[in-house]
Amino acid sequence: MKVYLDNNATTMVDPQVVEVMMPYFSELYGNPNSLHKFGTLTHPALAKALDQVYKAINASDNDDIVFTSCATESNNWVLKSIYNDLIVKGDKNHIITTEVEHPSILATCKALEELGAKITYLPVNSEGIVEPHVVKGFITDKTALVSVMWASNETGMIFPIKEIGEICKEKGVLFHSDAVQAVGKIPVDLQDVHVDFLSMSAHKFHGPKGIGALYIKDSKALSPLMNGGEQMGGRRSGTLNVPFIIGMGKAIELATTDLESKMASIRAKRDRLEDALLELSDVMVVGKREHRTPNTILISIRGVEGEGMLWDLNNNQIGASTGSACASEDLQANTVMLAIGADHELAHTGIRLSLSRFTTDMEVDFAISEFKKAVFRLRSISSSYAKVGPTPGGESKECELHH
Ligand code: C6P
Repeated sequence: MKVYLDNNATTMVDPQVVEVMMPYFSELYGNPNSLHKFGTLTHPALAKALDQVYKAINASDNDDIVFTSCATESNNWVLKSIYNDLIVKGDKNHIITTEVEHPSILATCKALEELGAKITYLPVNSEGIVEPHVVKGFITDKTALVSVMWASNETGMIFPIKEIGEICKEKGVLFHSDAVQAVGKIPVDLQDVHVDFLSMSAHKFHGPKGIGALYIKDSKALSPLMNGGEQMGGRRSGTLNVPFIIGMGKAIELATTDLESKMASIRAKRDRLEDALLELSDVMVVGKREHRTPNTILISIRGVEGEGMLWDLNNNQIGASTGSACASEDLQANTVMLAIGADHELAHTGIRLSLSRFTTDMEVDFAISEFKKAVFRLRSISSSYAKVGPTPGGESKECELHH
């Protein structure tokens, strides 16, 4: 059996998504900007895909949704264009974000900092989220943008986006949320929550890789990142990726239809997996499960290096990760765990397990048994664990880390 538990890194493309994409590779392959029929024949499916995205996040007709190549592009676009529009050309100088954002936010902020922008990286609490009053305390009349993720790719923790959105609205500051790990997993209702810009990515909800979008409330001005032709109303130049846009539309529709029941089913499997792993001694899960997306567990196992654990799991046909896929090659401690207050030793033991609607009960059973075997095996050869042994009581918990 093969078990894929790395759905926060990417997901399998739903076969129904593949099916709607197929004709647009070699039958209806025209450029939508061409005036002939080859081009215009793509228009109905493109319009449908756009509608599917609007509906899934409850965007209004006044809002804009612009397709991009991925969420990394959407995140870069917002940060760099706000920097240009309001800092270089305006009278602001400050952007607020958090210490635990995805590298596409953090590395972009570092680059803007080198250009002279003032960036505040907000600290997180012991569950790994930013509290609204902390955001409020850092907003000044020079703040151009607040950028806070909707849900963490590492821990699954859901941020108080509604409250932060209200604060930004009240203070007249633009608000961006990287909602890559929220869209298709938990309700995202943009009539209920005030967000000016929102990034998403199709491959996190069983759509294809290489297609994402940026939602722009009230179609507000934002200078383009990609200059060129006048595609997408001049907001994002480049020939439209027709099959991928159509795939994204179908994928978001499938993911958000009967979302509550999909969430309940994934949550039941995640909780069963988590309960079984918490039977091990000296393990800890970051964040209370009711505060997390229903599919995610970040578990640390005292005495077991994350990479060793991955190796063992991989040898037994289980795909997991030590955290964000794009930061997993450098054998660093998990930065989110460090931000939460874990010591270096603990931050090296984090394993992220992320399920999807395709994860089966049999796969969960198999993962539980292989995971436990790997922990016993690795602990038996761990010199550090052998020296200290299980901590007295050795109790395991799903908890907050204490600073
Ligand atoms: N996170 C992970 O293993 P792209 O691939 O560019 O569409 O999405 C980037 C991205 C942005 N924000 C968040 C919160 C994300 O989780 C990701 C992708 C993967 O956690 C790959 S690094």
